[in-house]
This record gives sequence, C-alpha cells and structure tokens, in this order.
Amino acid sequence: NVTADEIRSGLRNNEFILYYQPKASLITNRIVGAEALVRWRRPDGTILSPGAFVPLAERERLINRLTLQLLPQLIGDLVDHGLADQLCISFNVSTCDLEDPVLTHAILDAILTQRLPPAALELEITETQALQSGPEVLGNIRALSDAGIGLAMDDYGIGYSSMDTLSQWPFTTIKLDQGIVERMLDSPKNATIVRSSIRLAHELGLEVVAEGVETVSQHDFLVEAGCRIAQGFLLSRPLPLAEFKAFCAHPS
Ligand code: G
Ligand code: G
Ligand code: MN
Ligand code: NA
Repeated sequence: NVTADEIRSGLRNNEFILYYQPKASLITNRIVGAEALVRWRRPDGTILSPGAFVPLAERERLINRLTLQLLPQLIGDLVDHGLADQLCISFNVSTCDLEDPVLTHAILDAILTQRLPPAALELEITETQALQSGPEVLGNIRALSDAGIGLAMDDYGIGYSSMDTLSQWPFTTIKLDQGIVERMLDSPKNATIVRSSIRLAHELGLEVVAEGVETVSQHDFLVEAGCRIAQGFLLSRPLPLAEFKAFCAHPS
C-alpha cells in the first residue's frame, strides 16, 4: 500500500507516465483512438496501476497536481508524436480537476499555442462523479466543450440518474462499463438492456465505446447491436507510447 507522502515524492520525481489502450472501430476495424491511463513507475522499477493510487490521490487532494503533470505529457504525445493527426485520445479527469479553472485554462491554452486540435482530445468523467459535482464543474466543462473538446461519460451504467446527467451535460460519448459488457451475454434481459442503451445513445447523438471487451463473442454481439467502437484486452492491453505507436502502424 502506498502513502500520500510517497505520491508527493513520486510527483516531485516525475514518476507518473501515460500508457495508451487502443480503441478500434467495429465497422472498419481500424484504430480510431486510445484511452490514456496513468501508471506509476516506482524507483524500484515496478509499475503501479491507477487503482493503487488514484483513489488516495483524490482523497488527499493530490489529484489536481497529478492531472496537471500528466497533461503536458499527453499534449506532447498528441502533438509532437503526431497522434493528434489521426486519433482521438481520451484522458481521465476527476471532477476535482474541474472545480477551479486551472486545468481548463491549460487545455484551452494548448489549443491556442501548441496547435492541439480540439477534436483529438476527449475528457472522461465517471458518471457518479458527474452526478455529485457542483456548478463550477459544469461551467468549466461547457467552456471546454464550446472549444471542441469531447466529453465521455465513463463507467456508464444504466439508470435514470444517467439520463438526467446526459440531458444536461455536453457529453459526446458514453463508455459502456466493463461490468456491463461482462454480463451482457449472461441473459437475454441483459442483452436487451445493452442493445437498447446503444440505440438510445445513438439517437441522442452520442458515440458509444464498449470497454473491457475480452472475447470474440462479446465483440460479435456488440457489432450486431450497432456499437461502433470497442476497447479491451481482445484488441490490446494499455501500451507504453512507443508500443502504442507501433501497434497503430501494424495492428495485430
Ligand atoms: O488501468 P486501470 O484499470 O488500473 O485504471 C483504473 C481506473 O483509474 C480507470 O478506470 C480510471 O478511471 C482511473 N484512471 C486511469 N488513469 C487515470 C488518470 O490519468 N487520471 C485519473 N484521475 N484517473 C485515472
Ligand atoms: O478508466 P477505466 O475505468 O475505463 O479503466 C480501464 C481499466 O480497465 C484499465 O486500467 C485497463 O487496464 C483495464 N482494462 C482494459 N481492458 C480490459 C479488459 O478487456 N478486461 C479487463 N478485465 N480489464 C481491462
Ligand atoms: Mn476511463
Ligand atoms: Na471505465
């Protein structure tokens, strides 16, 4: 288990890096983007997943520093490594990151001064955090959305609270939660729920990304249900930048 002081020291030593998990079109099978996922490269060489430190960073109010440290890496990868020309990369943010305008200003500044194409960046916010956030968060989201940045509802479940948030926030994408994808083939009811949510999202003009796609039968069901984008171990694990670039050049 890690401590807040270890996170502070990791921040000082720039130990946090981004991996990219590819997303593919279920229509063309081409890579259309990726989700950026933070990893902690500890001094002893071990790589920690966000589950091991993001919740603590959120509780200890260190998440804003982490996000602001990751953003220049992300923009560098997008602009300097050419990812922005072809792909849309999503970046997970906490609603704490949007309670003040610092992150928003940094992103808007990158659009103006670093030629970041807004269509190349999408922010992911979990449904539960969106539901619990105050008006400042929505104000910053709107400013980013007006500038052309995409907004994805992460861990999308199926509930009427989601409907309420979907109707008020400028979401452009929903990400079907891994657990839902895992259970959708367990019963005809689950399958119907997933099929209908995909149709509903499309009728609302939203893109749908299925997360955690691990098997060919899940993939085939999603194709048949009209889902257009998938992410998961069946396609690829999250990859370091160099491997992600190689994967885009020669998907296997
Ligand atoms: O890669 P892994 O399955 O361990 O990721 C777990 C969760 O951690 C992700 O679903 C995501 O919500 C969160 N996460 C991953 N990267 C980031 C990040 O850069 N910032 C924040 N705030 N959360 C992240
Ligand atoms: O941000 P989000 O909660 O979507 O994080 C996605 C996490 O899920 C990543 O940490 C990634 O390592 C993990 N993941 C990605 N694809 C799969 C998958 O197909 N199966 C499982 N079990 N985990 C996955
Ligand atoms: Mn996510
Ligand atoms: Na998710």
